[in-house]
Amino acid sequence: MKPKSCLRGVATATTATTTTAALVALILGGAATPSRAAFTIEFDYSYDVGGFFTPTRQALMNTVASVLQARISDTLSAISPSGGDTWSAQFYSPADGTLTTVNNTTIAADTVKIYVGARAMAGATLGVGGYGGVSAASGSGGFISAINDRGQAGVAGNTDFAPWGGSISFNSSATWYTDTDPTTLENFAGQNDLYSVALHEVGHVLGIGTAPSWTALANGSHQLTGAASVAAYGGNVPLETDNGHFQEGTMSTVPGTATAQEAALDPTLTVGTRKELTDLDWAALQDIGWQVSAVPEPSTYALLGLGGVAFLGLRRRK
Ligand SMILES: [Ca+2]
Ligand SMILES: [Ca+2]
Ligand SMILES: [Zn+2]
Repeated sequence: MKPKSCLRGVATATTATTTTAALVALILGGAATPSRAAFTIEFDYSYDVGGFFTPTRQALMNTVASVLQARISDTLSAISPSGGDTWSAQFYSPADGTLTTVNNTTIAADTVKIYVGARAMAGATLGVGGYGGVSAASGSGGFISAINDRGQAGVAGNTDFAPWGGSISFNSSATWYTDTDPTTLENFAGQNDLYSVALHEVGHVLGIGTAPSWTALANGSHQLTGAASVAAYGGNVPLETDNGHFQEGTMSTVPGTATAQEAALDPTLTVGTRKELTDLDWAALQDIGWQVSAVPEPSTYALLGLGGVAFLGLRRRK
């Protein structure tokens, strides 16, 4: 399995840019699109031993999932252990970072399971995330195949990526901003945006900076050469020297707009600011094998966004 990747917080006194409510509503709203395949990100809090994930924070994670679910449409085989079909999932525990094994967990069709939690981390690290591995598996050919590639033919040749899931841990010692309504951007100076960090770490679980299909697209000059990414960026995309992130400061645009924003999957997040997944982040997901749909029409987005807001309104602060 792949080592985890992390996101560092930076204290640069950058003023938070204003994002229009309409734009963010668009991103949220896509979650309600009814005609899509049911790609689902399922968060498992059983390793959240410290109780970091309050109901409010879990609601925020569901919003983060909805952002990805709105545009990813891969169909993934279920992993359904039973009788002689057995397997062991392996991942870094969110609770303490140790390699952990879970036997015979069931992964539903079209679903990626992510174990999430928090622990005290050194320095400026805000979070770590990566996809999980498999430490043992036996049984029928169909069962083994589902574990290996979830029914995605390109996985074996490193042109696709389809893990069972993975794990994410957040720094419990950091000062967090938990937005009860990510469709609005308010002042949260001095706090780190949980929404932004969660998007970043889910990006790692889905393979950005981590997957074999990502590594296959990195050249010897530490540039990403995937066709969609090159088109979005206007050339080969500079990476950090470990190929684990876009190079610090790599710029792209907020989907559906001309608004410039640093890529979500560069290595840092400035305190007091938010980052959405940019066109480049989405292009990278497409390049490593996810079926990424185009940005929905603005009118559709806005309508659906209203539904998203109403849904969030049911949640209450702790
Ligand atoms: Ca807000
Ligand atoms: Ca795929
Ligand atoms: Zn990272």
